[in-house]
Amino acid sequence: MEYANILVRQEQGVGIVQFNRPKALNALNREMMAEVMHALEQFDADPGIGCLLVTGNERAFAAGADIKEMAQATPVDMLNNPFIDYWDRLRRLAKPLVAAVSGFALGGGCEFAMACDMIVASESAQFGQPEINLGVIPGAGGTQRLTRAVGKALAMEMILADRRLNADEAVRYGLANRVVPVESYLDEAIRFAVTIAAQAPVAARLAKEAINAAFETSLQAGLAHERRLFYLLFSTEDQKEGMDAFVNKRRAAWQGR
Ligand code: DAK
Repeated sequence: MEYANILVRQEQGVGIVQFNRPKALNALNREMMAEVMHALEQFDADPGIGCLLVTGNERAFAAGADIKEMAQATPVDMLNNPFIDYWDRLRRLAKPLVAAVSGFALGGGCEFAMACDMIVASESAQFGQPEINLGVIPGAGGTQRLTRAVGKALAMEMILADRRLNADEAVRYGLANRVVPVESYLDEAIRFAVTIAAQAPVAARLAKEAINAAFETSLQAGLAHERRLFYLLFSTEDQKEGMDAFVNKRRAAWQGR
C-alpha cells in the first residue's frame, strides 16, 4: 500500500507510524485512518517488531477526527463508514502500542492516544475532548476510556466544559506515563519503545492482554485470566531461557517462542 498521509519507518524493533497531515493538524480522516491501520497491522504481524509507536508532529498529535469530512454526514453515513472499524482494529493490535504526543491531542486525537497502551507526552501536549463545542459527544471511546483513566469528576468537566489537560496534569491524573521536553520527545518515546521492544515478545503481548482485561472483567475473572496466561508462558522457550539466564547470571536471548 502506498501511503499519502502517514510516514512509516522502523528503528531497533520499533514500528513507527507518523500522522502526516500537518496543514490540517493531523485531523484523522478516513484515508489516513486506513493507512494507519494498514501500517500498524503490518508491524503487528512482523516478528522483527516488538513495539509499535504512533506519533504526530510537535504542534499536533491530532486535532481530532476530520470535521470537514463528517460535517454533512447522516447517521447512516456514520454507521456505514469504515472509519468505525479502523478504531475497533486499533484495539485488537497484539503488540504494545506507545503514543508519542506533542501539541494538540483533541477529540479523536485524544481518543486515539487513549486507545494506545502508553503515552509519552511532550511538555506542550494538550489533551481534550472538545466535541461538545460541535454539538456532539466523543464517539471513539472518549466517555469510557477517559472516565476510567481520570475518574468521573474530571471526565465530566473535560467533556462537558472542554477542560483540557496539560502534560503534567495528564501524568498526574493517570492518562500519560511521562513528560519529556518538546525538542526530544520523539527520541525519548522511541527510546522508551525500544526498551519494551527488547522484552520477551510473547510475555509482552500477554502482559498487554492481561492488563487490558482488567478493564473489561470482574476481579475474579481477571485473576483467573491472568493465571491462565501465566501458566501458558511456561510452555515457551523464552520462559526457560529467561529463568536459566537468571540462574546462570547471563543476559537472556529471547526467541519469541
Ligand atoms: N478537522 C478538520 N480540520 C481541522 C481540525 C479537525 N478536527 N482541526 C484543525 N483543522 C484544520 C483547520 O480547519 C485549519 O485548516 P485551514 O482553515 O487552514 O484549511 C488548520 O487545521 C489549522 O487549524 P486552526 O487554524 O484552527 O489552528 P489554531 O492554532 O487556530 O487552532 C485548534 C488549533 C486545534 C484549537 C483548532 O484547530 C480546533 O479547535 N480544532 C478542532 C478541534 C476539535 O474540535 N476536535 C474534535 C473533532 S470531533 C468516531 C471516531 C472519532 C470521532 C468520533 C466518532 N467513531 C469511530 C464513531 C472523533 C470526533 C472528533 O474528533
